[in-house]
Amino acid sequence: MDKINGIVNKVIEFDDFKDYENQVISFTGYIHRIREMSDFSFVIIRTKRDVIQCIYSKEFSDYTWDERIVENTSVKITGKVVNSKDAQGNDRFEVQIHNIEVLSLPAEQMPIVINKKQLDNVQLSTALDLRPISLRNPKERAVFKVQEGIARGFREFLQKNDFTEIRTPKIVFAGAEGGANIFKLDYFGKPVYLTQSPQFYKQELVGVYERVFEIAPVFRAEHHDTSRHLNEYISMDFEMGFIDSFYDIMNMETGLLKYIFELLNKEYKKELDLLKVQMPTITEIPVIKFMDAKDLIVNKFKKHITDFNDFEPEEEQLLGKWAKDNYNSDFLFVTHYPSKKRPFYAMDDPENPEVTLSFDLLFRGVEITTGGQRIHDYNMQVKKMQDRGMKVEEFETYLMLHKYGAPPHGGLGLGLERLTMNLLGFKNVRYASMFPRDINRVTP
Ligand code: AMO
Repeated sequence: MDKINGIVNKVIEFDDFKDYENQVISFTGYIHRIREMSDFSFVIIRTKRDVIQCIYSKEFSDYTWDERIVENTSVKITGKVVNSKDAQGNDRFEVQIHNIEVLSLPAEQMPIVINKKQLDNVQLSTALDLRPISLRNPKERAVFKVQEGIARGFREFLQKNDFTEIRTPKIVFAGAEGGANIFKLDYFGKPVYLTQSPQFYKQELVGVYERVFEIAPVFRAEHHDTSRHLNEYISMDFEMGFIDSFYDIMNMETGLLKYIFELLNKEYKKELDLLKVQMPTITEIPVIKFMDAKDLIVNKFKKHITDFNDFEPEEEQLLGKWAKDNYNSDFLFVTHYPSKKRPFYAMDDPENPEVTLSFDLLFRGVEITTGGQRIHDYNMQVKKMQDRGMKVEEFETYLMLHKYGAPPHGGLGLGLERLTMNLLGFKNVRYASMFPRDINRVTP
């Protein structure tokens, strides 16, 4: 009888080629491109993270070319790894082909060209329609490799800082963030919602694990077609108990971002280079109060303000530029947002209850995070809900946190696509969403 022992052979990656110089190896991938020269051919193989130059020539073996091979054929290449130094004398490895085993043939050729450095002349909507294949383009797939690195950095940093990873329901009994942008569902005859954020659950779990985090989809019924809103996005949330003030949250986020960028620089360099990313460096992040920021917008930038409780996108951009010009920082914390515009769980400033102990983080002039201290006192929370006309009895399970004792606590939500978009310099958040959901799109 066959038995399975769980031992999996390591696949040889391009980065390992230096250890196999002048040795014959086998590896698998796709035929990415074939370039025929006069007496040999370049056969470029696309592996899961690289494109590898292989050379087919009668000089290297007596293998005869299989005429069925076309672009996007899955193959197993066997060949000798050789070092062909580049013009600067840097190591550059290629493979002299000894054999190509055809593993699978495509039924048709693709409707778009994916084997150039980037998708040339392909509109965003076409690239999105064809996501399963447009992502095979090296630059397109690099975006989501970087995104993987961001989420990985978020998880690693928080784990190192004693946070517990949680998984909270996405079908919920009430919205946490208020407003009309909530999807309603029929749940066996009962009205329920798609979660706008894990807010209630992460707070409840502070009462259990003290420090918690989650990386998961959330849903917003945004009715407008904007360049920075999705109807489903990945929210990276954390929540921590026993804080001294909401500045603890901002400090944790600053450390977190430093960690993420260090990890990207270290382990995602090839993608950053391919995408020509300008990596931010963080030493300290400047902080400005909301009212002072509004003041700057009126008095320094001479802009007419229409909304006194929140920023217009253009105002955020001006603030981003101001932080860059004055502090050489790509980031800016804005604190003490007006209570009116913050959800019911936000803690008001005891010194001025018109504003909250909360913050947003702007990255290159776009909001990527909201966070702050939460109300932990039961009576204070109930009163704020009543003042807002909420039905307190509907939030009984959430309020168990407060009723049975909650420590001073706070946290934040960081939009993964927003961070990716601004890091990579995209003007539209859809470029940073693998399978975006917007008002006009639910496929693929
Ligand atoms: P907020 O609603 O501000 O706060 O969301 C937090 C962060 O999520 C991102 N974001 C979005 N990204 C893409 N499309 C959208 N429609 C969208 N909406 C929001 C932004 C934003 O900064 N519970 C609080 C967080 C907290 O206080 O812990 C919340 O969800 O990057």
